[in-house]
Amino acid sequence: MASRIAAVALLAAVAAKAQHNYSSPPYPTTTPASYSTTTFNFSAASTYLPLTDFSNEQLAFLWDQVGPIQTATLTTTASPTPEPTDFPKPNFVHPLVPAYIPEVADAKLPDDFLWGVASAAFQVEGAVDAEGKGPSVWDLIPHRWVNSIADNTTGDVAANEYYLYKQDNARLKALGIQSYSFTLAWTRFFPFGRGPVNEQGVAHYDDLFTDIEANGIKSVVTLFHWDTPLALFNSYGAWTSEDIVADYVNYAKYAIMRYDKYVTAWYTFNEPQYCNWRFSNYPFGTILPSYNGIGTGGLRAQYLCGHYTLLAHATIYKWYKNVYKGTKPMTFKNSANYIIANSSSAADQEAVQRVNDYNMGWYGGVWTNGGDYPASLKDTLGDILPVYTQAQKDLIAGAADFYAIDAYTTLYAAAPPNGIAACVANRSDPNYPQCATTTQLQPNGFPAGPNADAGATWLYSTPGGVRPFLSFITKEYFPKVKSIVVSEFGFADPAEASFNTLEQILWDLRRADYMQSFLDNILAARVLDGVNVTGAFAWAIYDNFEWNSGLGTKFGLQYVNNTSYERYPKASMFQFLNWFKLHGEDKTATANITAPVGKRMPSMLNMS
Ligand code: PNW
Repeated sequence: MASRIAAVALLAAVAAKAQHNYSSPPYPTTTPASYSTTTFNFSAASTYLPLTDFSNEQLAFLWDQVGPIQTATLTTTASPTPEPTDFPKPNFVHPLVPAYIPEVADAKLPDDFLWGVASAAFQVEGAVDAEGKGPSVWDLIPHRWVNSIADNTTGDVAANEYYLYKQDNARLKALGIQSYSFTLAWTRFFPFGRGPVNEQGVAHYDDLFTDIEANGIKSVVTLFHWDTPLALFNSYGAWTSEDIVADYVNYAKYAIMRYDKYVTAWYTFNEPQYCNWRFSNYPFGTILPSYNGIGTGGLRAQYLCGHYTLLAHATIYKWYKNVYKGTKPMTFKNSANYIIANSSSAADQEAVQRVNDYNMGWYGGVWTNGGDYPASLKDTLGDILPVYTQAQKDLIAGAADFYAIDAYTTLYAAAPPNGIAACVANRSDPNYPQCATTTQLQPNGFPAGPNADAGATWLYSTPGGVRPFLSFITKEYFPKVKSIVVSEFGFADPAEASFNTLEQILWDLRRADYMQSFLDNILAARVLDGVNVTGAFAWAIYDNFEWNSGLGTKFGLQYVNNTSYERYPKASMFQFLNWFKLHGEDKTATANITAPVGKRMPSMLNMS
């Protein structure tokens, strides 16, 4: 037995030797000429990943970066069913909120006052990977940045507007809404942000525009509402690189040329102030994968984002007016709130100025400073703030037809406890670079108004602030502004998502109250204070995906059932519609809810 094992082992050794005859050539000690060589050192990589492959495989790879996508139970365009001629609504046992400002009770808006409801592509569309769409950074964030969305929901399905737009448009018509402010998803046109056009995505928006028009509704369109193409982020960090300007302009020109004939007003960007809260802590390169640490954020990234955004805006604006010869009004939407000094001290007054400069002033070169940044940014930020060339300042100056403000709330501002000067001198100060603190408490400690949902801690219902704010913007801060549109205002009632039944949801008193008072104050700014307010848009058409809070923080004037996707108008919708019946272009309006009870009831019951 033992000798048999030895014989087998010997045979195996002989066979192995035959297979690996180490002494026979070729046995090169250098790399054969048929191979190339290099020295690898990933830390020496540039911060640019070439983007030249626009294949299906590359698109699949991008979606792999996002992860598995949820699909809706309805994934084909639904034909609209007939809308009701009347909707269930509040009656006299709890009427709508009465008017706030008696002096404007009989005031009317001009026929061409633009008004309606608003949405944004990522927040309502769903169908995120349908029909050739590429991912945006917002498709990725809820999937891959754990706990970044308060309720861990995604925008994969949202309100499924991508398939339900015909019903939604029929609803807008049935409700009598004049205009719809919505946004286009860049990656439906260009799945990679640049490269070939995705004809399926274009066909979808072709249908959307013609359907809105067929319903007699005016389209107010935003080209970019934060849904940056992921491929551009991967390639060069998107808004922190000058390359974004050419890519944005390429996309914007395409969309404008195709849809200008349908559009009543254009917004190039939604709230470039988002560079503040987004780019200051972009998680790419730390929490999320990113090529060579692109997009890790920080103050420099924040101000680069703002810089290239305004350049992209000004470039497309000047092209639209001077080359394309477009005639529709164009601007960008701003995010800023009315700021009240916490005391009469000089330091708190300066704090107010600083908060305004670090929000509106940052993008105010269009109306001030010959296209440049405010002194309070240049002086404090120094080399953190990019520099505009004279040619760029000339491009920016005057590059808008009107001012658009998303004016949700009111804040009190104070100088920081250690003083403005100490903060300005110290880049590690927690309040740097704004060097002013804000609160929603009055100086006496009482809240400025009723609070919103926990997913919108920045929001208190303070509609009285919008009236002086509109005067402040147009008369003091930007006197060159000729007209102003309140491009968004809205409210998220607290804990609305915790209600289990429709009847608990539909009488949304805080939102209804906010709508009535906000609109009364806008009207007062116009007719009593002489501000040329030319439009007002309520956020939002219906419940949607709220950034970082998810589907559970609800801003809708309509409730969305996230299983059946049905939409139900809330009391706030009727408050909003009733207001425009009374003050809007509809000259037959009779629903004056400030009239004595006996007169009010019939019109309340008839309103629709
Ligand atoms: C807007 N603030 O963002 C956006 O345009 C919408 O997409 C968003 O859903 C809506 O308001 C509600 O949040 C804002 O801090 C973000 O004052 C922050 C502020 C205002 C508006």
